[in-house]
Amino acid sequence: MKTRIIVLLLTLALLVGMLASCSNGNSPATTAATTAATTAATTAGTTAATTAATTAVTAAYPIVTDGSVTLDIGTWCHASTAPYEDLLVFQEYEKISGVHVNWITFPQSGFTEKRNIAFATGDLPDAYTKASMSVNDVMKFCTSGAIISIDEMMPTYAPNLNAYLQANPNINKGVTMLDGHIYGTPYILESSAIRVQARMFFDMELMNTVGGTMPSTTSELVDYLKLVRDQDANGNGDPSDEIPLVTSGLNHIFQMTAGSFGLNMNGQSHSFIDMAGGNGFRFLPTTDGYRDQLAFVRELYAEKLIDQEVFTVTSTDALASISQHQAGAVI
Ligand SMILES: [Ca+2]
Repeated sequence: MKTRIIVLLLTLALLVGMLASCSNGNSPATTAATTAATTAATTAGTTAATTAATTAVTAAYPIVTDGSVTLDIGTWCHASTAPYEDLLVFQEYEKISGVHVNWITFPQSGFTEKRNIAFATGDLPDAYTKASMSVNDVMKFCTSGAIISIDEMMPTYAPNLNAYLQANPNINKGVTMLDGHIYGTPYILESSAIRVQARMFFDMELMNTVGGTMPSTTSELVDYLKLVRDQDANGNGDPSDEIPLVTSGLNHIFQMTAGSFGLNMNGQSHSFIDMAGGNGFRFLPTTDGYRDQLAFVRELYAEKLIDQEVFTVTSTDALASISQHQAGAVI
């Protein structure tokens, strides 16, 4: 039992540090949403755990100083993301904590199946992050003993997260499971800017080539996309191989432009409901703004400003368009 707890504490200290670094400077009152059990510790016994049990471990950084602790953490990785071990943020946290993480990553498609097989066979990493666990999953896995609760250890080993949850009782409720325990560290969105789930990026080199300027309205965006559509923007002699706006799904366009039409004013954790205007809940598909947004997206498609294969294109296809300077903008 001792080794299990130590594995968990190391994981928590590392990840709470990440959380704190992301959430400074914003009012708790603006918190949009939380997702329970984003990171959950498992009871897997590993060589690292055995090592940790005999190593001096503290709740402050560095957690260990002799490089003797390695944690296996399972997660999924998007095709556009570099291997986790190559990401600066994780390299820096390894320096700060002294803990090495062995990332066990799978493609997003099929990840849930891999995760379920791991739980079924007991061949588990020390922890999961971004594990797509629903409340039902967490309750099932904690009932079987595969996931252990962390709430009793948080005051000592995750003091920042513990203080935050005490100061924000609604979020505390959101991450507390039906049995009264907490099984994972939450993913908290505080800034209004990052409540927009889909973000648009522009190929500035291509924008300069077509004489465009950074759009600030939806109509200016349409004007810019038409410039890309009508010119040999990438200068390869073919005026028709540009895709003005590349995305791997219409839903990304709806998410990106929701604010322009006064929709999703409390964030996008729920796609079809917000509380704008102080009149309680709105069901967005019944609003004028939603109808205007439908007309806008239809215009993009009808004017060939988005990929005509948008319903089947993959994120890998989208990445290829960007790398070949065929895309005026990408979501
Ligand atoms: Ca071209």
